[in-house]
This record gives sequence, C-alpha cells and structure tokens, in this order.
Amino acid sequence: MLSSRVSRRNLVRAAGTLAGGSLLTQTFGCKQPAIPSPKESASQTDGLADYTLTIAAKPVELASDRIISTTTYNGQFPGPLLRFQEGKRVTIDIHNETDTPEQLHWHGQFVSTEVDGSAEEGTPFIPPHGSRRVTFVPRPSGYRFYHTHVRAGANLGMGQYTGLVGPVYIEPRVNPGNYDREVFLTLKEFEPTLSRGGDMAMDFLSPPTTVKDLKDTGEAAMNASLAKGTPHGFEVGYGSFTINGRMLGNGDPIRVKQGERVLFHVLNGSATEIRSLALPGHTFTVVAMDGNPIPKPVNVPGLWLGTAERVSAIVEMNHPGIWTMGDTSNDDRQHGMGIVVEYAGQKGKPQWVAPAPFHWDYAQFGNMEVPVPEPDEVIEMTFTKQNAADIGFNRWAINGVAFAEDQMHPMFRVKQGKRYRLRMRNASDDIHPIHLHRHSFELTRVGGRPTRGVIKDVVMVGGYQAVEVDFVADNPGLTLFHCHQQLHMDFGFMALFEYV
Ligand SMILES: [Cu+2]
Repeated sequence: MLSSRVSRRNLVRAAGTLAGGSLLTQTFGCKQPAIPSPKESASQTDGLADYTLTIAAKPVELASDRIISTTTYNGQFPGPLLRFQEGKRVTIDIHNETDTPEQLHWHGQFVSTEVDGSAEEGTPFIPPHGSRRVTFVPRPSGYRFYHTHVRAGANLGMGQYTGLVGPVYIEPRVNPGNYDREVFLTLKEFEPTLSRGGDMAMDFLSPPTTVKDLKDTGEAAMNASLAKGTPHGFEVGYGSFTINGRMLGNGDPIRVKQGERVLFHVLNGSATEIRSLALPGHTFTVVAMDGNPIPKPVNVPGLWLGTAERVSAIVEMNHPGIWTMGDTSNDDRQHGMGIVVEYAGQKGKPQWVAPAPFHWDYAQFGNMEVPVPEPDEVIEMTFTKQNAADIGFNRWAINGVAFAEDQMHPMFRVKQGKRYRLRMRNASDDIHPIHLHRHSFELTRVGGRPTRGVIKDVVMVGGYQAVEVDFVADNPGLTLFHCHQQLHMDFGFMALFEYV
C-alpha cells in the first residue's frame, strides 16, 4: 500500500498548492505531471489506481473573510490538475463521500459510455458513500476538464453549482509550444441564488446578425407568456466570484518577469455564466480553443468563454506594472472575478483599465482557404424556450421535445464513419453553450458566415442566431448533446444520439 499512500500524499500536496492560491505553473520541458503517478503496469498488477479523486463537502476559503462550504474534489477548488499522457492508459479511483449519487464527466475526451460520466448514456453512478474505478486511454491531447454531471434542478447545492470542477491537461506526443511557462485559470462563481430574470451580456458575439423567423417565434412565445401574467423564469445569480477559487485580492498574484511568454489555459467552470477576461495593456495570442490548436495564432484584446469553454492563449509580458486581470463586467470583477498579475520589481496597487469593447467572432480563428467537405447528412435542430413552464423555471426543447429523465429515447441516429452537420437554430434570446459528449466538432457556419478549421466541443449559439458544426461519428455508443448551462440542461435542453 506504500505507493498508494505516496500517491495520496502527493495529491494532498497538490491540493495545498492550489487552495493556497499559488498557481500550478510548470516549466514546459520539465514535463512533470502535477500529480506523479506510479507505473501503469504496477497499477494493473497490484490493483492501485494512478489517481484518486474524493468527492466530499469541505470548507473553501474564497477570501480571508469568506469561507464557504461546498462539494469538492480532494478538498480543494478547483480539483487537482490531472496531467495525462496522450495514449497512456490511466486508472482513477473515485470515492463519493456524499449522500447522493455522483457522475464524473471527462469533458472533451473520446472515451466510452462506460466511463464518460453521463447517466443518460448509461454510465453507472458512483453510489453515495461508495466508490467506482474507471480506466481509459486519454485522448485527444490538450486542455480538457472533469466535472460533475448530475441534475441539480431547483437544488443550488448540487451539480455544477458546487466546486466539482477540475482541469485536465493531456500532454501531446509532440509539443511545439513557444512559451516559457503555463498558468491554469479556472473561473467560477459561488453562493448561487435564484432571481426573476438576469442581466447576461448578450451583445458580444460577432456577427450580431439575427434570423428573422427565429426572433419572431421567440418573441411571440415570450410575449404570450407575459401577457398571461406569468413572471420571467428563474435565473441564477451569485454572491462571490473567483479565479482558482480565490476572490480578487486574495491568494498569491501571478508573478511574471518582463519578456516572459506565459501560456494561460483558461476554463469557464461556471454552472451558468458567460465570462470575459482581459489584462490591461496586454494582448492575448490565442493558440487553442477547447484544447485543440487553431490553424494559426490570432491576437485578441480579451477573451469570451461560455460555460465549459476553454481558451489557451499566450501573453507576452511586455507592459510592466501591477495589473488586475479580470472580467470586463465591473460588478463581477469587483465581487472577485479577477487575479493580480505582478511584474518583478514593481510595486503599488493593482491597476484595472477597461479595454475598448471587443467582440468575439469564432470565425476569426478559422482558416477560410480550405473548402468545407459536404456532410453525409444535415441534422436540423431548433431550440425553444417555454417561459417559467416548469415549477417557475424555463423549460427548454429541441425540435419541440423537452428531455425528461424518465423517457430517455434517443432523438437522433447516426452511422459510424459518416460526417454530420448539426444546423442549430436558436429561437430564444439566450446564448446557449452547446456541448457534444465523446466527440469534437468543427465550426462550419457562425452567424451566417462560413468558417473552417476550428475544432471544439462547446460552442455558443447566440440569441436568435444559427450555428452549424460538423462532426464525424467515430465513437460508437449513446452520445449526449446538451446546452452546458445547468439551468437549461436540467430543464429539458438535452438529447441523445444513438449509433445505428
Ligand atoms: Cu442553454
């Protein structure tokens, strides 16, 4: 059992590092996994796992005067950074010390339904006060993450409202990255409450074009509901905002040197919110989206991320000072959504300077020079909202059907090896970060404009907009498709694909 204890102690040490606010930064080339794992063969012969994740309610210190209780992995937020090697099998023991069944989803990985962490696909639950061992071959390489995948419904102490989120980095076999070090940032809110209607940023997606029939349909449905005296459906707001579990001004700053090239791996770990991130006086050079390299690096003044999206971007540290890197929403940043970047030798209070408003155009990351192959089939989808239709929550439907846990019939059928185009049409004014399990997709049309070469597993579909993505059915088994906004997925916004 020695190596098991060693493994656990290292987990605890990693936990201390993150919970203490100092970032898990690694020099590339050093290639040390954050959590050393015993040899794979050992784990297979003597029954020890490479990693252990324990789900339990623990105190988390967001700030010196704000200690909350939430469900965590290994007593920390975010959960430990797991660094896997592409193609090298891993075994993970998951212990559930809570009173409710859990699912741990390996977001962005091409795994089987047996371990994907989705009850809808048939993954067994990790029972309350029980354990489950999963083993799989990590792929594809890049920035992935893991998170809980249970329905929260009206319970804001469940699902992704908790601290059950952690980063995964799958080391590629070859890494051509031109940077000095990596910094992982998980953006996440805590202390959720319900409200009637919200104030989500809506106008940052580009192009801003809307589709007339979608807008007509959506507005007519909403107006009819309000005319009957129905209030707006519930939305979720938050009391505290954090990066790596610390509110702005708490925990260690990111300490940098002039001339350094820092590769930021940014994850929106929110249950429901879209986030932005800017660093005054600096530019982000985006190199990967959802962990997948984009055709060529693209410079942007700041980032926008829907829930579960990841952006990997290099920042050249060429503007010495003490800066607040944070959300462009003043309210959210002032309630904690930021982290201090401190140049060596600089002193003073952190400065925030709002960037000029910038838009987020997925197509700018693509390569238009290569034509898009024709799909074997186009699958049409329309997303609709029924205002406050389910115990005061909005009910969501795909092609008129709201997903229900008691009747999980697959809605779409695919054949292995075929290329499918999902034509997603959003007849609501909300932005939906849409996720497909166990597969990646390529963006082929955004807001009416064609694009190519951006491979993702989540994409935001703007209000009254249409987005098209192509995917190849190359990972047989039930495959869950859903909006990653917890309120939406919990109230109908899911569907299953089956291979036939
Ligand atoms: Cu949604």
